[in-house]
Order: sequence, then structure tokens, then C-alpha cells
Amino acid sequence: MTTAIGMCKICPAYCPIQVTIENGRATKVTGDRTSQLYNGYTCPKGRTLPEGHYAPERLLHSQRRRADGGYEPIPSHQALDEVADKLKAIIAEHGPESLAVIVGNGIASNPPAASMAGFFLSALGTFDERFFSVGTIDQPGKLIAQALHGRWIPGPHAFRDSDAWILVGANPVISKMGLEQNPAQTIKDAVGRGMKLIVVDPRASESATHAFLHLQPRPGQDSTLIASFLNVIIAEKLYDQTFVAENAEGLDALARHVAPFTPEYTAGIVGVPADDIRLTARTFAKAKRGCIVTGTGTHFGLHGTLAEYLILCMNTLCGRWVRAGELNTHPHVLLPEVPVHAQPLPPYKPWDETIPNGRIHGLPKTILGATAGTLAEEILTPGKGQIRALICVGSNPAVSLPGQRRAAQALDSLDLLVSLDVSMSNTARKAHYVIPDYMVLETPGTTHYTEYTKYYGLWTHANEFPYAMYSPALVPPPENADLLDPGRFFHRLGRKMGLNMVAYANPAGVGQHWEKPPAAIPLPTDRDIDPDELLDILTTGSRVPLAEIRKHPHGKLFDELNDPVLPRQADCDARLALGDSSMMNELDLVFANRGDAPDPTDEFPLLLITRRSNDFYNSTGRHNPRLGGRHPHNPAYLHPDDLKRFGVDSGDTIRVRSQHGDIHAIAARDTRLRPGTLSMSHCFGTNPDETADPVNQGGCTSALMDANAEFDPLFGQPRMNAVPVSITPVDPEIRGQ
Ligand SMILES: Nc1nc2c(c(=O)[nH]1)N[C@H]1C(S)=C(S)[C@@H](COP(=O)(O)OP(=O)(O)OC[C@H]3O[C@@H](n4cnc5c(=O)[nH]c(N)nc54)[C@H](O)[C@@H]3O)O[C@H]1N2
Ligand SMILES: Nc1nc2c(c(=O)[nH]1)N[C@H]1C(S)=C(S)[C@@H](COP(=O)(O)OP(=O)(O)OC[C@H]3O[C@@H](n4cnc5c(=O)[nH]c(N)nc54)[C@H](O)[C@@H]3O)O[C@H]1N2
Ligand code: SF4
Ligand SMILES: [Mo]
Repeated sequence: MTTAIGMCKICPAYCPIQVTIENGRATKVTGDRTSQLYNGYTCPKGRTLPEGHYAPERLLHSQRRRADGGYEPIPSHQALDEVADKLKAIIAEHGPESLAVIVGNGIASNPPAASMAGFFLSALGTFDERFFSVGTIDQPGKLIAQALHGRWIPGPHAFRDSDAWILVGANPVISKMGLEQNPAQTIKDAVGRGMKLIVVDPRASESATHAFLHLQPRPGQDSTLIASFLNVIIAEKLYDQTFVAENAEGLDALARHVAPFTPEYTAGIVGVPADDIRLTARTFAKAKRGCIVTGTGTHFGLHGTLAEYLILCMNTLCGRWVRAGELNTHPHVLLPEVPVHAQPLPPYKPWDETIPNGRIHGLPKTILGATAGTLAEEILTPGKGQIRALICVGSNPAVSLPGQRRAAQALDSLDLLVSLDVSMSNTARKAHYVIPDYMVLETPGTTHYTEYTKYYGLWTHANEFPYAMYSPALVPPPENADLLDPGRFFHRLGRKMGLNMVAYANPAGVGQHWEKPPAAIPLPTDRDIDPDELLDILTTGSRVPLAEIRKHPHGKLFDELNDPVLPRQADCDARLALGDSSMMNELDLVFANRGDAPDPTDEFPLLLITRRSNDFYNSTGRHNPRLGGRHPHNPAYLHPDDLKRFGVDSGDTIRVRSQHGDIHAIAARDTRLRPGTLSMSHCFGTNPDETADPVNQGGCTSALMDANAEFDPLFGQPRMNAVPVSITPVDPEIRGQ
């Protein structure tokens, strides 16, 4: 028996772990108590890694779909050859834009492998149009809003030394988004130190437990509510007039457009007391340090970009950005060395008006590239550019794409569907080829990715400390496995297709906000590169060489890298924009509509909202017997008043219906919900052509959505929250029909 130290990489919290290994197999995972930041923290997903790795459902051999719909194992090198031949034929006939890739959360265990998919499409010349990421059905409004507002280079105030913090539609205790290291304890410590935490959530979430104030609004009304906070801050002149005068412009426009959002007006729309709105605004503005941040609860409504823009304005008004002489809150370790001045990168328009709009819904080309909300239509819409082949990399679009029926129709219509996964996921069960990847404990990894996410806006996975860790591969794959990781898969595919692939390594920036562009490094054309070599390539030019990080197996805090922020440069005239006209027009529209979202109706009296389970990472974990065995489905949580109103008991099977579809689910009681809401996790359920099994598979909430009904006019993300639904009990005799 031996032990090894490494990282759990199911999610980008990247907790350091200690793994017990017996006969080449991991038998136990615990937190690494010697790690400086995490103090031994892990969650149930990390502690059950061994059961996931050796689950009977783990895929160990490539699978090829037979004519009868069943699957047969084939050698992985043969699967790759056959996929390469088919792709060559498809591209020869229909052009390179007929092939798309979609990357999802399964890549957290090995992000460089997904980068290789991008290099492959770049070599084909189709990266911008055909590289789909689930980040575009997540919180894409963060990047758009940051472009329109401008980006403060040294970053926002840190959670660790703030005295007021507002979480809107985010639940880091479960999601670890924003706070990676034992978020529950971090929040408890901060509150113990005197932080006033304010949580805005229709549910008294796990993060709201320690809140000084919990606002429990109607779902889907966040821009209205945030506009009202701004109304109070501006009307009562609570903002930082010096910071605004030096660093921002557009205050008059912002003041004019938020003027109608008085606390009394907003209270009527949003359903929280006007006094609580005032208390929130005053507590925040009068504190010395702290931020207002958003999560998916905010972004899945249709005005996520606007809500994000308004929180950026609120942080700017209150001067919540790190100043000269203070410590940068996202110091680089594996990212390159860049000068950090207390100044903004200027606002810019993140869409391109000089080129024709896209094929689907006439959406413009934006810095987000190809957007997953349009993927099904890109496959189903005939004409030049129609997608005929799709490669899914650690993604499960059969349950994650909003509009499940349409997505299934699209996936079924493809000439070639390939899934690179670790189990026969919903998507794999539709694929022509399924190619098995290595799992978390079998791949090396670094914390590089968590440093990079800061460029995607506030409250992403970015780390507040100059911390880095490298984890080697800790155990070999099970004997007799024939795996192929996505990095090698795409590199070999590129070579078989005669492409000269180039790695774009270690960029510091995104869109038009660059601190340092990527280094272009040609990839070998005559050999594979292994995952460790790929990590070296992708961290080229890092502030601390990866070789140095490797010397610290428990991870290391590089406190000496915490340089104070430099003053504003004399020639910098960039200013943060408070009154962007497109955002102000959208705010006017929200006011004209008397809120962000429609009210529930008699036919659909409840609003469906999103939540995350601590046992699953979207669909990852469903095949782990110790996690799935405990809660194999996603309960439909309802307030006891609603259970009573609809004649349902906890544990009953119910039919949930929206204007767009219906699913079966198991009802569960949740006293912490705002009455009138139905709270469910996503990425569960069976495919539309399979028998529903609400007890063992759950229900797919995406089936209640329609990507073509209501969508964001820039990036096509449909409404994925505050979806009007009804529920009815299902007669036990027809359960499962
Ligand atoms: N209705 C509704 N829809 C939603 C959401 C919602 O809240 N409600 N949330 C949205 C959001 S925020 C997101 S990010 C997306 C998520 O969308 P996806 O990323 O498509 O969904 P996941 O379930 O995370 O898919 C991960 C896949 O990777 C596989 N996997 C796990 N480990 C590995 C590995 O080591 N290697 C490889 N190659 N594969 C692996 C899993 O088996 C799984 O099939 O869903 C979106 N869709
Ligand atoms: N354990 C676990 N961790 C995960 C995931 C997982 O599946 N499991 N998924 C990962 C992914 S892909 C992502 S994108 C992140 C997301 O990370 P978060 O954005 O923190 O996601 P949630 O934990 O779902 O928290 C969203 C909160 O918004 C609330 N909410 C719902 N509707 C509204 C609304 O209209 N307004 C407001 N103000 N609040 C609302 C919900 O009740 C919920 O508490 O989590 C990641 N982390
Ligand atoms: S899944 Fe859990 S243990 Fe693993 S990195 Fe995320 S929070 Fe840590
Ligand atoms: Mo996500």
C-alpha cells in the first residue's frame, strides 16, 4: 500500500488530495491536510473518486455503433482511423465548417486536452465559427458586460479582506464557483470577522445560512433589483466621487436610466421589501471593501448581460477595485508576468458590425465565438455551413443543451457524432463512436486554468492568492483498458488530416482586452506529445516555471509574488463606462415591461429555477455507485405550501410541464424556497427516445426549455431560468410512461 499526493480535478476547485493506492488501484481519497490553503477540504465527489474510476459503467474500450443501434468494442486506434476517414470525406464534400466541436465540464480533469481541440479547429481555419463551449450557456454575459464596461486590470476587492459582499444568484458553498477553498468555512470565517454578507436568492441557499440579510426575490428579476440598488446609491450620493471622477464616465446617463427604479416600484415587481433594498444599497456603499457578484441564477434569465453590467457599475461607483499600492487580487503564478497598473483596459463593442450576421437567428459575430444555444439549429438548418459532424469533448449536449427534444433531433441527424467521454452518457448513447478518456486520477494537471478564468469576468473560478499546484498522474488506468485522451486524439487526427497544428500558449487576456498575447508554438508533425509535455507547452512563459511548481507536491503559496499594484500610467486615458447606450436601452425596455421576466400564469403557476447538487457535477457522478446510489435522481424541490396547493407529497412522481415540453420528476419538500418556485438541477434524465425513469435517472429540465422561443439577441442563450411550469401528480400505475 502506498499513498500519493495530487489534486481532485472533477471541478476547478482543484482540492489537494491524498490517495491510498493498493495494487495499482486507488482505494481511498482524503483531503491533503498539509496544503496551505485548503486544510484538507474535499467534497463527496472527490472522496468517491475511486468508486467512480472502477465503476462497472466506466468505459474502457472504444465503442462503434452497429446498424441495429447497439455498440461493439473496437481498438481505439481503429476508432480514430475510421473517424479520420469519415471526417476527411465529410470535409471534402461540405467544407471544413461542416465539422464542429463542443467542449464541456468533463475537461476540468484535463483542460489542455480541450485546448488541443481548439488548435485542431484553428488549423482547419474554423475555430471562431465551430468551436462551441458550454461556457456560452453558462454566464456568457459576464464577458460581454466586461467588454462594454471596461476591465480594471488589478481586479476587484478580495473576499478575504472585505467587509460587505453581495452574492446574487450564486451559491458558492455548493458550486465552489468564486470561492474554491472550503467555501462554507471561508464564508463562516469572513462573517465571524465582521463581513456583512447579503445573499439575493429565491431560495435560502447554503450560502445564505450566514448572511446578514437574505433577499428572497421572485425569480428572474435581477436587473430590476440591481437597478434599484443603483437608484439608492446615486440618489443618496453614497458613491466614491473621487474614484468615479478619475476613472469612469457616463454617470449622468446611468443616473437618468435607474431613476425610475425606486425601492417602492421595485418592491412591487421583485417581491422584496423596499426597506431591504435600501438597507442592501446602504450597507454595501458604506462598507470600506467588498463586491457585488453574480452567478448562474442571474445569467440564466434573459437579461444576464444587463444584470452583470449593472453590478460592474455598482462596483465602480463604490470604488471596489484594487488601487495603486494595494495587493493585486489575482496575482499570476502560471500565467505570464505582466505589469499591473491601477487603471482600466478601455470598453469596446464585443460584436462586429462589419460582417454579415450569422446563419441562425441573424445573431452577430461576438467575442464569444460559436454559441451553444444555436448548436441544434446549426445542425438542422440546411445550406452552406450546415454542421454534419460533431465531436463532443467531456460534454453531454443531449441533456445540457436547452431544448432537449430539438437537441436530440439535431444529434440524431448528424452524419458523424463522436463522444470523448468516460461513460455511456446520454450523448454517447447517440454517438457513432465513443472514445474512452483517462479519468481524474490518471492525468497530470495544474492550477493554470483557474488563474486564467479571471479574464472571463468577476466571480469565476479565479484564485485570490498567488498559489499554484501541479499534480502528476496518480494511478495507471485499469489493466486491459484501451484509452485515448482528447489531447492525443486531436493531435493525431490533425496529423492524419495533413494539418500543421500550432499551440497558442498561455494567453493573458480575451476578446480585445490583452495583457499579453499567446505564444504560437508549432506542434510536432511526426510524433505524439504526452500530457505532461503538453502542460509544459501550454504554460510557456509562466511567471514561475512549471518545473519549479513541480517541486512542491502539496502546492505552494508564492507570497513573494504579491507585488503592490503600480500607479496609473501617465499616458492612460481609459475610463470605465457607466452609461453604455445598448445597456441603457435594455434597461429602459426592462422598465417598460415592468420587470425582467413574465409573471407566472394560471396555466403555468410556478417558476422553474436552477440549483446544483453537492454530489454531482452536472451529469458527472451519475454513474458513480456511491453518489448515484444515494440520490440517483434530481428531486423537484417545492415549498410545502405548493406541495399542498397541488395535492402532492414528498416522494410522489409528478409531471412537470412547460409551454415547451414535459418531464417526470420526484417531488421533494424544501421549506427554504420562496413559494411559487420549483427548484431542480440539470443534466439528469433519459433521452427522449428512452423510457422515462424519474427514480433512477431523474428528469431533464432542458426538455422544459426552447432555444428558439426566447433568446439573447447577441449570443442566443435562451431563457434557462424562471421558466413558467405546472405540476400534476402522476398516477403510480402509469409511472415511467
Ligand atoms: N436546464 C439547464 N440546462 C443547463 C444548465 C442548467 O442549470 N439548467 N446549466 C448549464 C451549464 S452552467 C453548463 S456549464 C452546462 C454543462 O454542460 P456539459 O458540460 O455538456 O454537461 P456535463 O454534464 O458537465 O458533461 C460532462 C461530460 O463529461 C464526462 N466526463 C466526466 N469526466 C470526464 C473526463 O475525465 N474526461 C472526459 N472526456 N469526459 C468526462 C461526463 O460523463 C459527461 O458526459 O449545462 C448547461 N445546461
Ligand atoms: N457541486 C456542484 N458544483 C458545481 C456544479 C455542479 O453541478 N455541482 N456545476 C458547475 C457549473 S457548470 C457552474 S456554471 C457553477 C455555477 O455556480 P453557481 O452560479 O454558484 O450555481 P448554483 O449553485 O446553482 O447557484 C445559483 C443560485 O441561484 C439561485 N437562483 C435561481 N434563480 C435565481 C434568480 O432568478 N435570481 C437570483 N438572484 N438567484 C436565483 C439558486 O437558487 C441557486 O442557489 O457551478 C459549478 N459547480
Ligand atoms: S469535486 Fe469536490 S473535492 Fe473535487 S475539486 Fe471539486 S470541490 Fe474539491
Ligand atoms: Mo456551467
